[in-house]
Amino acid sequence: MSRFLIISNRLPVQINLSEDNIEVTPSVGGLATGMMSVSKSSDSLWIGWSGIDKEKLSDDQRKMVNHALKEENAVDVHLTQDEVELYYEGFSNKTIWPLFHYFNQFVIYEEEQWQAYQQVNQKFADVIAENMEGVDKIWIHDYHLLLLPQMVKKRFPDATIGFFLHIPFPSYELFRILPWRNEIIRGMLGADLLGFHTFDYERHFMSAVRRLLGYDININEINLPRRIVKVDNFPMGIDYDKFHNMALASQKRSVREKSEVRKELERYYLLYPETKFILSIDRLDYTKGIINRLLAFEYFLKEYPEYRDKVTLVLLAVPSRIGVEQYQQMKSEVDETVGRINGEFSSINRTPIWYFYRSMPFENLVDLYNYCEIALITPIRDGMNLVAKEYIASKTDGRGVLILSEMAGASKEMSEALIINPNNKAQIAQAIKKAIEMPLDEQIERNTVLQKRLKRYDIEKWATDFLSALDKVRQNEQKYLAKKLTEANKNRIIEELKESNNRIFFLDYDGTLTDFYDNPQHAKPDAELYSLLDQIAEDPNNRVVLISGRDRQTFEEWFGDKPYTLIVEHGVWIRSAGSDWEMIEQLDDTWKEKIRSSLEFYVDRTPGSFVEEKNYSLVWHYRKSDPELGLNRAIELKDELTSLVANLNLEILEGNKVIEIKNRGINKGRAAQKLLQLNPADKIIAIGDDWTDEFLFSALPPDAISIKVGMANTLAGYKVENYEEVRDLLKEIIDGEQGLTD
Ligand code: GDG
Repeated sequence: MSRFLIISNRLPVQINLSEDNIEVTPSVGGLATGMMSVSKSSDSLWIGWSGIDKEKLSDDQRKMVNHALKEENAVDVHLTQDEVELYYEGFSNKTIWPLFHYFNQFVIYEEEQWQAYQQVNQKFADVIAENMEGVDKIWIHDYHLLLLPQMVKKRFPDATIGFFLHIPFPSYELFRILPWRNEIIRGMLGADLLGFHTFDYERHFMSAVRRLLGYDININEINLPRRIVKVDNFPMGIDYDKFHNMALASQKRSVREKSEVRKELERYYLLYPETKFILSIDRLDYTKGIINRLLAFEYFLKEYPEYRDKVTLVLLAVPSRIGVEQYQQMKSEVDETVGRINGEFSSINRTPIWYFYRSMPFENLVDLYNYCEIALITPIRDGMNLVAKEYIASKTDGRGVLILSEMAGASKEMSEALIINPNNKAQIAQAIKKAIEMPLDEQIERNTVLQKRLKRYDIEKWATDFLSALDKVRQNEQKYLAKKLTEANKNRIIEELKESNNRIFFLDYDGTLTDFYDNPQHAKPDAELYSLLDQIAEDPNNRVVLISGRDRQTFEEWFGDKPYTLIVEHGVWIRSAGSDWEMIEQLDDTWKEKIRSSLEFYVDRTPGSFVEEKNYSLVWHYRKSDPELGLNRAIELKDELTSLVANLNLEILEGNKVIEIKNRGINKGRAAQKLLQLNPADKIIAIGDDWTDEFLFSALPPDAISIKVGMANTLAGYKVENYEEVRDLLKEIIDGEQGLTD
């Protein structure tokens, strides 16, 4: 049976240690719940750090922990105290966390912490390796393990790896600051599928990949030299029914069964029926905007004194990362600010802020969600923010108003909330006023839409969507592997070629026989390539046809004295060995003047780009330009030219970082067919990398051998990875043919 591994920094279990007893209980977190539903349908194992220092345990205790973890299908990655400090509190929470949340002022760059981060990621890879038997899928979670996908891929190239980032991925301008930015991106690219909460994080990641590593990106696929990595957004949901049903159950409880929190809220409400409770819940983290929230609340009390006696802010700050300095400082700042506001605005009977610095049992949390009329959630940055979703799910009668920061990923799906900028005190204060005054039917109307959405896209749907996307990536990989040129296929091709005495080789040039260069003139053939082509052409049973989008002059210069047939400009011109250039079809080039000025306008606005003029086409090259600007301009240019090219009977060919405008209907396939009509061959082999080579593949008879260079979809029968593999194949063909003649 196939197994499925879930990897996260912390295991989803709570371990309570006492002298002679160890209690391991599943944790109630969203991720754990979400995974529960998917793990039920497969044999899954969760790998992570248990949070306890096993070195401090006796042998018996250690055995008990291991046994208990086994019962929960969990395996512990043991971390030493030093590793916790350097990898967890250090690199994860003092470098990645602040940087990815745009708190650049808090980021520290410590080589020692970076080393520990690598080591611990490696430790995780080792534990994964020990548990790989029968595993077909691995899902890695979050910013503590950014290097892990690549480490696992290296050891298990056939494993299907998914990675999900629970925090934002920052804009490239920020990410580039990190000294180890390339290593981090490479680490992540070890995954086959990368998931983010929102499209913005996804596009920031893509931008970093494009700019730092220069890989080509095709909508949401990254073309690595050997693999395709799929990137997508999967906004994480919550266990909607769990919150909703718990809230319903809580309302039905008798007075005796009610939680203390609920009793207290109800008691207060009886005394002060006009009171509106404003709820604020987060881990005590600087990203959550707790200080801003308090200042905005203070501003509200000052600005709208008529509401002073009618609101209470319930502030629940859950202790978090207490070992990290900024968190300790923040705790003091929150304490002081709460004290100041309460000092200024309290009366004998009323305190404006009820402040709790602790975590609460799940039931109490839901009581707070269910009871409080308003939720004030104002993070400065937040990957998603599940509290906002949980609040809405717990509003059983549809009443309640959510005020939500536009900086939380959740705001992208919750536009029915009152969306605010967390740095705008006045706007937050107005939103509080609006929330207090909002008519009930409007509250219900907004919440009904939100609830419907949250119920539909819940945590289970999120997890299954991610996993089915991962399965799809795997299927695509298999499709690729199915076409991959294996040794057996190669031998068959060589045998087939041997059997013929009239063979034709259609070979594209750039990307097929050589690499790509920023300056196309640098792709000049080297000695090895000349020698290969010469050896093939030497055999009187072979005809070498170089078929390219290049211009006549360049090919003339490079191959003028060679016994090859040359087809250039995508099939406009042909030159057989020893003959003059001929046009394959009569064409007109008077249209060029009408197009040239548009292209020149784009050259002026896109540094690094240039126009190449061929006899019957004009080409705008942007390989040397900023990759994103180039891509945007290419889209604009195509748009601008659309009607012009239709009127002039031209077409736009989009190649690898080029836009080419040429006469309609001229392509490599048509040129190859014309050549074959005049010079029939009984064995055809065609190799190309670009989508313009697809015309060639589609025009050839079914028994032709066609080979695509690269990962993209193709009509060709086989795929190879790169031009080097093409050269190796040509060498083997030559050796095979010599075997025949010997
Ligand atoms: C990270 C990202 C992203 C809170 N207090 C108590 C309590 N909680 C539970 C909530 C909620 C969870 O903790 C907090 O989740 P958030 O999403 O709000 O924030 P982070 O912890 O920062 O999580 C975040 C998330 O990952 C998922 O991808 O949304 O952006 O930063 O579920 O209910 N639970 C209990 N008592 C408490 O006092 N029982």
